[in-house]
Amino acid sequence: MKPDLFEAPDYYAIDDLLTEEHKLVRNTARTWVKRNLSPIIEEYAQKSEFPTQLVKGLAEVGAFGSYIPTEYGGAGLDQISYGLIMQEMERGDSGIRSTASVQTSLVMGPIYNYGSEEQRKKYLPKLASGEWIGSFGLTEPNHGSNPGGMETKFKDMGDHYLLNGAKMWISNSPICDVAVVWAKNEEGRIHGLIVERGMEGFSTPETKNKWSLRASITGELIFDNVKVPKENLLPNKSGLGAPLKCLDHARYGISWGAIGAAMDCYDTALRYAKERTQFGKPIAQFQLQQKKLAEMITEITKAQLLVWRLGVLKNEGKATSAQISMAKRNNVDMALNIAREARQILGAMGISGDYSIMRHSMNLESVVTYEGTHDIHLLITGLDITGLNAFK
Ligand code: TGC
Ligand code: FAD
Repeated sequence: MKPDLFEAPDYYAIDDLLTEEHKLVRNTARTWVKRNLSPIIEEYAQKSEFPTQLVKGLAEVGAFGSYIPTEYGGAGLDQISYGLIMQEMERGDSGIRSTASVQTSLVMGPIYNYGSEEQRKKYLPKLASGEWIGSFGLTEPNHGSNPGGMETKFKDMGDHYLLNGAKMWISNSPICDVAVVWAKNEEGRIHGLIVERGMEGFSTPETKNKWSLRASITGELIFDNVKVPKENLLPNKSGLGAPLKCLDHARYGISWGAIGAAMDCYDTALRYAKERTQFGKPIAQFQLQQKKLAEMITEITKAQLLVWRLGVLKNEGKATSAQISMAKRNNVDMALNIAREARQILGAMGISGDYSIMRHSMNLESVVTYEGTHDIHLLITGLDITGLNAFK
């Protein structure tokens, strides 16, 4: 892998919209990525392994529990700082941002928002410090876009719950210490349960053979008559809206993260195009290459403004789920298109692991699928603007 020469594009002086704290948080994460992530990420993606040695550093830069209050070990930051951290992590690799998203929004988030005080105290500090890794089990073999149909269920046995079922495509499942699992009770109502590694009947086999998100570990969560203590049920919210609300926070983070991947592809392509000479001049001088680069910076700038405004709305508690869907869909699509165009600018070099573009491109195929596919988010916007529900 080439040295990390990344320079972040800021065509509309968006830095002027950020506070000193935002810039400090962003720059700390950026420096951490350059020093710790960039030098090793290609090797780990090639060998399809999660770099566990980064977990402690992720915790130190506030990537675990960015907006969770400090009394529970979180960083107590606002939503724009959270977004900026996700942007910087995904600038390095979508798989590393995935780990941070899941830990913050899908594991610490539900425990903080729906958990008892005892659960908050027991789990949040250990998750914030990276001592424990969490996973989030919603998707099942037969229920991806339609999680409301889930088959995983639990039964009240008097002094404990008995959990049966299976989740698949779960980020970090093979290395997780705790899993927030969504399952139906005997009345068919969805609840969140905290399942801990070591509980009898709980296993987490790894899903191999991925061409995407290779530096992130993915697997299943299998529950075969797992006895879950009653105090592990999240008491303060139930119904499908509970996991979907967690997804709002994670999707918001992804809408920032995708900009990071896009910026890295654009920056790499711009530098390469200015250095690479064909027909006696830098390829950046050809109109066709300028068109690609000009369109990339235009799309990145639009995406930056979209998430900045969304972050302000989120800080004010006003961002709607549909607004978040629009940003996730637009920004991931934008990043995928930029990765494809940037790869072409590098010619054959674009497919080499000496550059980050092909890895980003492959990673983004997962990002455009998880946390709600491209099509699902379009239908959420469609429902919001027409009032007519395509899912029913
Ligand atoms: P629907 O009937 O519309 O809604 C059921 C209840 O949920 C409420 N609701 C929401 N609440 C909060 N936030 C949202 N975004 C919400 N969307 C809906 C809704 O108001 C209703 O509440 P109530 O009180 O009336 O019961 O549900 P539906 O069954 O028709 O499905 C709607 C649909 C398709 C939009 C939804 O199910 C969906 O978003 N599907 C996509 C599934 C998904 O995103 N899965 C992600 C799995 S986790 C993951 O991918 C992690 S990867 C992380 C990483 O590695 O980075
Ligand atoms: P399906 O739902 O089967 O969809 C297949 C296609 O049909 C898609 O193109 C979809 O858009 C389309 N489609 C479905 N319904 C409709 C409709 N009503 N109208 C039009 N088109 C439709 N899940 C977790 O719970 N936790 C995790 O940590 C997690 N991590 C993941 C990590 C990776 C690397 C990946 C790839 C996935 C992960 N997922 C996780 C699962 C992810 O959320 C699902 O893959 C996603 O929600 C889509 O579900 P599916 O793959 O079953 O596709």
